[in-house]
Amino acid sequence: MNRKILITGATSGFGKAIATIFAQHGDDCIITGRREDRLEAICNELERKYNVAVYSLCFDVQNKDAVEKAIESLPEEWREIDVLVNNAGLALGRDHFNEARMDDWETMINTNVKGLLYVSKAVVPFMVSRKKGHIINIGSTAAKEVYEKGNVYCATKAAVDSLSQSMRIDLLQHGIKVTAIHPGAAETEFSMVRFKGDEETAKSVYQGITPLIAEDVANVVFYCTNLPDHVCINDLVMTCTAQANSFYFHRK
Ligand code: NDP
Ligand code: 8X3
Repeated sequence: MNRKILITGATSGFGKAIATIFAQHGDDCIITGRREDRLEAICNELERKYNVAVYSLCFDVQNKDAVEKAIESLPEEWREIDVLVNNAGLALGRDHFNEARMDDWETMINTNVKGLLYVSKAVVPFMVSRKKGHIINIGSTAAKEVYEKGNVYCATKAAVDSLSQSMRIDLLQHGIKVTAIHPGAAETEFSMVRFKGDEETAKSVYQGITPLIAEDVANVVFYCTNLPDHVCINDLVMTCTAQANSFYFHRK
């Protein structure tokens, strides 16, 4: 389709699947993340398989200067970004409030909230000047219902939910769509990151259910970007069939 799509956190999970589905449909992608080796491999793979152009930017979304520098470094022809997918994010730890680590909280706030703001602030001017664009923010069911030991992760995703609403209002006059997508449990590297490499605990999250996979989320993101110009999906919660919300799972 030859649009330009910027996806943060494209080195694994949702972000990688999102870059792939857009590339499969002929869209050029800007992929970002901290792991340069992965960015390079994904860049080469997508260009070779789908004959699209892929540009990679390696930076940490927590670092405001690095974000600004990276976006400023985009060549003119890459600045006409049609879709920004704010996907980079993480949970760190699952502990009661009194036991959780302050540095985990800070990393989640800096990544999931401040990172999203830094990237959006850098990209939005391109969209404002073209009077069009679509921002997709990846929230979570954790934004909708808080669960035990979810404390700051849930709060960061509630912030994504809230920011999506205010971005939609403030950017309305510029013709920019804002969609928040809130997935439930999905098997990616998410739980390995959250539980800091504890494979057994990470696997237990998905025990007895068929969880979402990254491609399920990518399909929905792609769908939302292919509606007529006058149609915008504002807020969308998606779970696997065995999950009703943050609390209720039917495990076999
Ligand atoms: P993954 O761990 O598989 O992917 C996370 C991505 O975010 C990676 O590409 C990682 O890249 C990037 N990232 C993390 N921190 C930073 C940082 N500081 N700077 C730049 N990039 C960063 O997890 P998912 O694909 O599952 O998660 C993607 C998003 O979806 C997150 O926002 C998560 O909160 C959300 N989500 C996940 C759900 C799930 O159950 N999996 C459900 C609901 C929402 P790198 O390490 O290379 O920097
Ligand atoms: C990830 C889903 O349930 O771990 O956002 O919060 S959950």
